[in-house]
Parts: sequence; structure tokens; C-alpha cells
Amino acid sequence: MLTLGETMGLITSAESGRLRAGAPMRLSFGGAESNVAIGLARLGHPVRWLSRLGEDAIGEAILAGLRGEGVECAVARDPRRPSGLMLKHSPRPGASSVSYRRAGSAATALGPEDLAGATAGVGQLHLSGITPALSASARELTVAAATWAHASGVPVSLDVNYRSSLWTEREARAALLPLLPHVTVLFGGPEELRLLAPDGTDARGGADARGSAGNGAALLGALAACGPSEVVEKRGAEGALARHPGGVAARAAERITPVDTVGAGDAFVAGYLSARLDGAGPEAALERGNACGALACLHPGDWEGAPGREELRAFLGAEDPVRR
Ligand code: KDG
Repeated sequence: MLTLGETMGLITSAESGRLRAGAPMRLSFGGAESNVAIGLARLGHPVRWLSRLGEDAIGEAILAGLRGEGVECAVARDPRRPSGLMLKHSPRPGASSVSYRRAGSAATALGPEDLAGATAGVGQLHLSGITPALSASARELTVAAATWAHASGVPVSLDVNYRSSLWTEREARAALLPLLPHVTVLFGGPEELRLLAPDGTDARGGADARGSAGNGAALLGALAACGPSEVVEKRGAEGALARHPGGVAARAAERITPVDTVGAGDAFVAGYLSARLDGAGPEAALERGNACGALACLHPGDWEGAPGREELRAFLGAEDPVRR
């Protein structure tokens, strides 16, 4: 599996309320695609992450962290541009606010030339809609990667991951629609999938992950007609829905009390793709995706709660969770 995109240092305030000088902070890192990479690596899948980082201490920490998780890193270091940063704090208990310091970061210089050398032995490609929002050259890289994969018979997954702080819905739609013919599995939340609805689709209704798919299924069908053979709607605490060539599968979410939901969608994607890589069908992939998403919510941080195989088995009740 190859994935590519920006990963940033993540500074999280340990206190809730207004940020204050002297507040204790925790340093980690996060990025939608590297979160997926860690999720897959923890489940035992070989995964390579392509990116650019600054030649700075944050870049060093990101590389060491990802390598420590078993992710192969194809990364160019840029002495002139910094690694991106995110700041997460909790303005009030139970709420999180994330702000970016990523304009002009090393990853904004990603370009199609970075693909050469990173594709050897790759059997699947995972993209997110964040990378083409970073810069014109990063958009070219996304297109080049999707085109290369399609031409090479390599399946492509794309998570819409719309970020309103990076571009408008109209810009996102214009950039992402042309990718769909190259995409095998499309992931998105209900709003994100509606953003890509082909003109004339009745995309107003929501789908019910408990079974009655309603207009949601019509939207997934319309998107499938644009290229992806699977369209997966991530509905957070309401579960997930997959439109696949055999029909529509739905699965309710696992019941948990979340600590931090950021990164849960990436963990879901890792779980879903992992099951499909193992040869499981969409129903089992939804189950694994939901479980990985739920477990990711039990820890603060983007990826720290992503499970390994044993934790996953225990969570899904395949074995007695009590060891004596
Ligand atoms: O999905 C979690 C991501 O939002 C986070 O890691 C940061 O990749 C990120 C982004 O660009 O928002």
C-alpha cells in the first residue's frame, strides 16, 4: 500500500478552556494519510508513506514516530520550508478546536516528480482530498498518482476529507470529480459525498446505517456511476454504509464513550481497507472499520488508539477479553 500527503506536528493543550501561557502541552503528530498508514501497519499490512518534511525537529519527530510504527517513509527533507503544525485545544470540556500552521510548509512543495521511485512493488494506493488542497503542485501529484495507479491496474481509495480552511466546496468539487474515474473505493461523510454528487442527483436525504438506505443509497449509486466500484459513507456514531457491486451493506457503530474523535475516520478507513486486503467482503469491512474507528476514539490523539490484531479481536468479542 502506498499513501501520500502532509503530516504535521500536533501540539495539544492538556487543559480545557482558553489557552494560557504556561499551560502543559503534549507533542505528537497527525495527518489523515499517515493516520491511515499507521492503522494499516498496526494491522500487519506493509505500507509506504510519501511526503515532504522540513529539515527541523518536528520533521525529525514525525519521521521517527512513523518509522517506529513500521511505516516505510519515502520522504524528502526541505531545508527552506518548515514542517506543518497543528494546535489542538479544548475551549470547553468535551469540545476540541484544531488550528493549522501549514501555509508554505514543506508538504506544499510536493509535486508529481516525487512519485518516481515510490511506486515500486505497490499493490494499492490511498489518497485523500486534503493533498490536492495544499498547492497546485500537490494537486498535480495527486492526479499523477491516481493516473499512474489506474494505468497500472492498482486499486485506488480516496477519502474526501473536505477541509474548509484549505479551499471552498466549489474548488474541492472541481478538483476531486475528475479523480473519480480512477477511484475504486470512495470514502466520505454524508456532507462530503453530497459535495461530489453528480448534477441532477437527489442527494438531499440521509441514509440510515441500520438498514433503510433511502436517498443516501441513491447518492452512493450516483457516485458509483462516476467510477468507484465501492462508495462508503462514514456516519460516525451512526455507523457506516457501503454501496458495492453486490448491493448495499450497512452496519451500526460500536457503542463507546469517546475521548477524542479526531482521527476516527482515518482509523475507520484503515480498518475497512485492511479487511478488504485480507479478502473479506464489504459487511466484514464495515465491521472492522467501525471497530477501528471506535477504538481510535478511546485515546487522545489522531492515531494513538488504532488497534493491532489482538486488540481488535478482543474488542469484537472473538475471544474472552479476560485473560487469567
Ligand atoms: O483526520 C485527522 C486529520 O484531520 C488531521 O490529522 C490533520 O490531516 C489533517 C488535516 O489536514 O486536517
